[in-house]
Amino acid sequence: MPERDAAELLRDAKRVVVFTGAGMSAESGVPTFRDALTGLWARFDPKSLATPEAFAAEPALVWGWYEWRRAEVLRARPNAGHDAVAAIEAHVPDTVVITQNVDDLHERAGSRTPIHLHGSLFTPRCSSCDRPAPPPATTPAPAGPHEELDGRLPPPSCADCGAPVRPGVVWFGEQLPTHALSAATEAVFGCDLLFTVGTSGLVYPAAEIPYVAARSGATVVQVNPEPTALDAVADVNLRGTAAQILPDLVARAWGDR
Ligand code: BV8
Ligand code: ZN
Repeated sequence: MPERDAAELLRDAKRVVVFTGAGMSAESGVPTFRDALTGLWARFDPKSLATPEAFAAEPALVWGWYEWRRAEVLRARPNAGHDAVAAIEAHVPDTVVITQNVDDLHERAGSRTPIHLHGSLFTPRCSSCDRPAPPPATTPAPAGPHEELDGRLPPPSCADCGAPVRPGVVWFGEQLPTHALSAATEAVFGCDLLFTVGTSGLVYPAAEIPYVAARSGATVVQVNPEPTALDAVADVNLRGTAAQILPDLVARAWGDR
C-alpha cells in the first residue's frame, strides 16, 4: 500500500497526539540522551548516571550533570520542529503533546501543557521530604573548547529538612508520575493520529505509547532520520529530522508558511 500522505492524515485528524524524545531537541543543540556526553561524563553511560543509586553515591557528580544539562537548555532555543508542534496544536484543538524530554523547549515554543513522562530539569525537589526546591539562580558556565569540564556541583540542601535536593526527573528504576502516565494513556486511547518524533523507543513504559495508540486504532507516523524499535508499529515512516519534516507537514496540511 503506498504510504498514506502524512499531511492529509494531519489535515483530516480530529484528535492528535505528538509523542517526542530527545531527537526533538537535537536541532536546538541539546544532545540526545544516547549521545556521548562531553567532559567529565564522557566515560559514563547516561543510563548509569540517571539512577537514584548514582545520586546517592555521587550527589555532586549527578547534580553537576543535570545542572550542566539545564544550562545547555537555557542557552538553547526551540527549533522549527517545536514551532510546528505548537502550530499543530493551534490547528487541531484536541492535540496532546507527550514528551520524554526534561527540557522546556515545547513550552517555550508555545505548547500549552506538554505531559512530561520523565519529569523536568526545572522542578528540583528534596530527595527526602519531596519538598519542591527552586532551580539554582546560576548555572555552570559553558566549558571552553579545550578545558576539561570539572562538572561536580554539590546539590543544595532542602530548606525544610536539610537533605540534598535532587533533579525533578524520573530515573531508571523509578516509577513514572502517575498523573502524567494516566493523562498520557487517556490521550492516546482517544486519538486518531499519533506522531512519534525523535525517540529510539527503547525505554519503557514510555515506549509503550505508540503501541497503545496503534492498538486503539490510531494511525502512527514516525519522524526519525534513523530506523528505530518503533519502525515495527509505524504505519508511515518519515525518514528525516524534526525541524525538516514537521514544518513541511504543517505547510502541506494547512498552507502555513
Ligand atoms: C520503571 C529522564 C519500574 C532522566 C529517562 C532494570 C532495572 C530497572 C528498570 C529497568 C531495568 N530493565 C528495564 C527497566 C525498565 C527501564 C527501561 O526501560 N530500561 C531500558 C534501558 C531497557 N525503565 C525504567 O526504569 C522506568 N521506570 O520501569 O520503573 C518500576 C515499577 C514499579 C515500581 C518501581 C519501578 C523509568 C525510565 C525513565 C528513565 N529516565 N529520562 C534524564 O533525562 O536524565 S529516559 C531517557 O532515555 C529519555 O527520557 C528517553 O525516554 C530515553 C531514551 O531517550 P530518547 O528520547 O529516545 O533519546 P535517544 O537518545 O535514545 O534517541 C534519540 C532518537 O532521536 C534517535 O532515534 C535518533 O535517531 C533520533 N534523532 C536524532 N536527531 C534527530 C532525531 N530525530 C528527529 N530529529 C532529529 N534532529
Ligand atoms: Zn526535605
